[in-house]
Amino acid sequence: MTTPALLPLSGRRLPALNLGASSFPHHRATLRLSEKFILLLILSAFITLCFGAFFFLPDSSKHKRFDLGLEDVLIPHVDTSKGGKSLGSFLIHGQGHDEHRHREEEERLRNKIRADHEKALEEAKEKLKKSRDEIQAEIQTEKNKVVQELKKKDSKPLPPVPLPNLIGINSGEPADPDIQEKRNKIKEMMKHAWDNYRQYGWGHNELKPIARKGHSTNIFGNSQMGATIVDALDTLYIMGLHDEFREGQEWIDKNLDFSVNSEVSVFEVNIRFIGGLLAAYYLSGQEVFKIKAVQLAGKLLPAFNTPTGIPWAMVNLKSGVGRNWGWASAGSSILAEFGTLHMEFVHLSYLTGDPVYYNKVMHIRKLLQKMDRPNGLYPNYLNPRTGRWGQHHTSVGGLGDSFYEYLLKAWLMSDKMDTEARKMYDDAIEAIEKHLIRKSNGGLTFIGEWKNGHLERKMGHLTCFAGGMFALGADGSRDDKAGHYLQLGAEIAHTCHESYDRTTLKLGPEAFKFDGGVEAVAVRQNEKYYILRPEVIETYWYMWRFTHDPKYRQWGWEATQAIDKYCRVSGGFSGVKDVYSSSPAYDDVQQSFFLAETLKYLYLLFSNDDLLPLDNWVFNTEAHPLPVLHLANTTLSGNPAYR
Ligand code: DMJ
Repeated sequence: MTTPALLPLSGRRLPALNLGASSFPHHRATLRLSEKFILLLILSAFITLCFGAFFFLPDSSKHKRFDLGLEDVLIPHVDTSKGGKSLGSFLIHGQGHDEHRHREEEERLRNKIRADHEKALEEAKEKLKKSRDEIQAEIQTEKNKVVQELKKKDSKPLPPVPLPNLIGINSGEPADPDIQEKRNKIKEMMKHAWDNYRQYGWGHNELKPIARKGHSTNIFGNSQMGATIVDALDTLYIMGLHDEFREGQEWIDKNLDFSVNSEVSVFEVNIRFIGGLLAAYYLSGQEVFKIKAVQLAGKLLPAFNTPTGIPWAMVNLKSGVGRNWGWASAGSSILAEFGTLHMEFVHLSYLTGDPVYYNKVMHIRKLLQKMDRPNGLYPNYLNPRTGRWGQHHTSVGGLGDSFYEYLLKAWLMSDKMDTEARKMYDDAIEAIEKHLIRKSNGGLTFIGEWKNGHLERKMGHLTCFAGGMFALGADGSRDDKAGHYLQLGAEIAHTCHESYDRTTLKLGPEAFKFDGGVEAVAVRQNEKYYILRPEVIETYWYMWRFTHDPKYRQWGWEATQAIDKYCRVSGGFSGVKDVYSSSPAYDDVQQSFFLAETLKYLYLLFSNDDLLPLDNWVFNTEAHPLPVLHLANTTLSGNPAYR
């Protein structure tokens, strides 16, 4: 990655000092002594001016423009016409007064230092007269003041940016009464999930629908961060559940606080909280969501302080101390975790004008690009201290999945300008097809897992998202293989539907095998559960959008009915422990992604395509829609649209 250029903005330059031939008598061969003296004087004045300019002019590298490597970053233009001087005019008008200003400034500083010293001396004398308790109370008051100031600073409004093309937010009403009815049923399920969370789990991360109380897991740390509220907001919005949306907004405004001593998963917080807040901001235009997203992102940044810049899996929001999961191979970070930050971080840089977020994720990308890949495959584990791969395990399911998804979506989100991401996606998918994708004896296409040179013929529920990804990436694929990738997407959708259809509950297991006569069926007891996951329905929806084959709506409806029949309880929705049992036990967890993803994809499946059209919106891995950053929305001088 190249460093930011130290150039004035918008191609403007400082007016050159005219020291050319016309300034001096050129008809004389030699200069007289007095002329030499004048020349010396002018030269020394010029040098002083240069020094002044060097130290006192603003550093243009800190503003707006930074380098993407291949593309320029989409940092929006801030409208300066409404008050305040533009940077350009400051540069031009300021220089004449530099010397004078410099002297005045020095004098002012000297006086201030003198006054401060005297004041401190007086205060120290006064302090000595006070009791220990009085001094402690004063220290506490000072501390409180600083905290208040910091809070105020944190909630300062951000600079205005032109909003991208936000179309298709309030559309999607189907004309067909049957489809309308199904869509309304899904909306009712959302309301049931939300109302019960509202009643029994409000403010907690998730809900225990049977115990009827709050629930949380270690990914959210030990504090109540209202994960369900943040994750559900955009679904509520597109379903037109505006009262519920407002309740959520109010809670976030008053209670969502990130200055907590809590160790959270960087990946989960990014996809659910930052993704959820950004989507809520774009859909509703409410500033509070943007401000909270930026505050939270600031708390994640210390996770990147590793020898390689590959972030830790977890970070303490208060202390900024990071570490990795104890179970990860050789202290490694996880590909699907550090590789699933790009979309949100690009948007953060876009909205704040601060390149820091963008630079963090581009650094990860550049580092990955340089590394050797066994068989062209990315292993799931990478050590953030040494920069070396851990165990050679590659999967398109858990631990690897959304890394590939974000390569494709980085390209889509950049209005197809980020061709570097597209190339990495194409290369990765080619290697995956060669080494991981096979057809079973019964003709089912599956994606296995590569472990130290051996293919495990097992596919996870998580892997089923890949059907949708292949379809989404078909357009623009290398060698114009769009038909091939759409077909691959359809085959994966079919296999995953089979994994549902071959169970008693018509809900898919967590993992299923293609070994020794067993096809698309879970074998081990601990792989038979269904925890309200979205991936299969996600693929149905993408396939529906690209083909309009009615079977995808039919499969989606089968899943809706099964969820309503077997997962619905009076206190919300719960996962089930065995999809092959006719009377399964509940796991008593209503996952936040059920509201963020599963119900949203179902609702979209029964809506018209003009609701969140895929030309304008890209869904993050938690189904939070983020707008495409069309280049026309930026006024960056290095922007190709301006060249
Ligand atoms: C979600 O949190 C996201 O989709 C993530 O990428 C992995 N899977 C869960 C839901 O299954």
